[in-house]
Amino acid sequence: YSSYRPMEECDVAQRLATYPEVVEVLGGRPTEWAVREVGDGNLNFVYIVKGPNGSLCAKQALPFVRLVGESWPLPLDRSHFEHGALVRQAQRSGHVPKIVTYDPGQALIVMENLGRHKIWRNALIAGERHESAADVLANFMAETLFRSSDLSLDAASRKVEMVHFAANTALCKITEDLVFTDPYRAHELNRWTSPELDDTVAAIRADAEWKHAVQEMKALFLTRTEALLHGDLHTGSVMVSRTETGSEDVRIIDPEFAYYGPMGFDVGALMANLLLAFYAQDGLADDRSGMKDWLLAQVERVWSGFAERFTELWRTERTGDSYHRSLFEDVGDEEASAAACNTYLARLQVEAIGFAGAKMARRILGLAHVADLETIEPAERRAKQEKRALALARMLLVERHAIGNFAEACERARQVDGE
Ligand code: SR1
Ligand code: MG
Repeated sequence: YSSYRPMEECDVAQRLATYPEVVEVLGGRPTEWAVREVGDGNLNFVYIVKGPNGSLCAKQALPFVRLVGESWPLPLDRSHFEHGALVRQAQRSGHVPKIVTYDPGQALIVMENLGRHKIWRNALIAGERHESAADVLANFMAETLFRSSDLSLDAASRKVEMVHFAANTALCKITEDLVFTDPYRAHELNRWTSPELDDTVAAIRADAEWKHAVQEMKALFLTRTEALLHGDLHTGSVMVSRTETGSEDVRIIDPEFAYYGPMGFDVGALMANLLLAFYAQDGLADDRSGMKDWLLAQVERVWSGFAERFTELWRTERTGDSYHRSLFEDVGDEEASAAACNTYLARLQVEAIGFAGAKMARRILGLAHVADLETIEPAERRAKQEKRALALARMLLVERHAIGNFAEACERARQVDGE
């Protein structure tokens, strides 16, 4: 990174003009390009650049965490991992932004601008329903997780892939601390925005069962190198659009947290954010009962779509070294193969439920919150919904084995909502 220089809004056009691929898409001269900073994430600055012929999105990693500032340094190589993940996700599933150019020395990825799209979280806050999102995400997760695992790759290739992403330690450390550890202890980065939660927070820190369960999930996160994860698959990492004729497009963005970890982590992250959106609805508007039902239906739809696509891949694309076909299909034992797939999915589902609980709680007790809940005013109204979300988070963690499946998790979500 010896030549690395962070861009600023005033020099973005001039800097991007050095890439012929960028000039070709935007057209005209850099002095004609309009630049706007649009990043709403916690880590980076993101610029939309518009020229006479087209527009692009430029994302450059900074040597620090945007949300906190220069006091929290963060390596530039997260751009290398994001690029590596985007390339693999495009091959294995699609539904990611197209890369126009990548400059590793500048930690810069220039991508297509998804100008018609909006962040899915914002659509959910507005009460909008994109019917294809659950199916696209279910397929995306099944395809990216299955095809990066030992179920698809031979053992040596999977290990080489794992090593490629193993160095993304700084971003993993953010998850290890912010999701699994800090919310359960006194830490300067924790915050909760409803003073009514003070007693709840104290009770959680004294809750041995909760802390035990979340540490079991952390141990899994640290040790199960099962598949290449997106690593931060919340509803803010999904973009959705709908044309006037009703045709939808769904894209998955921002895989800078990519690394080899447990498949259930990505599934749980997405479910957690749908469940947080479910609890936020009553704080956001007066009658959102239809939206609430729809959100829980999406949780079930994501799981059933995921299990269906995963099972199809198990049957048709299991070319890897684990659950080797020579022990199953090649000797005519289709039944044993189907049973093994069901057992695999059952274990994965329990893990995803546990991760969903962990991911819900961190968004209320830790550093990084979600707009779904944060926009609820006044604080007492917000606290009521946050307490419900926390009650479900505990159940999902501590009772994940008894809950067992996302249909039951949704049933529990409804029960907690009615209390
Ligand atoms: C300091 S980064 C906080 C959070 O933002 C990202 O989106 C990840 O979720 C991370 O945990
Ligand atoms: Mg992000």
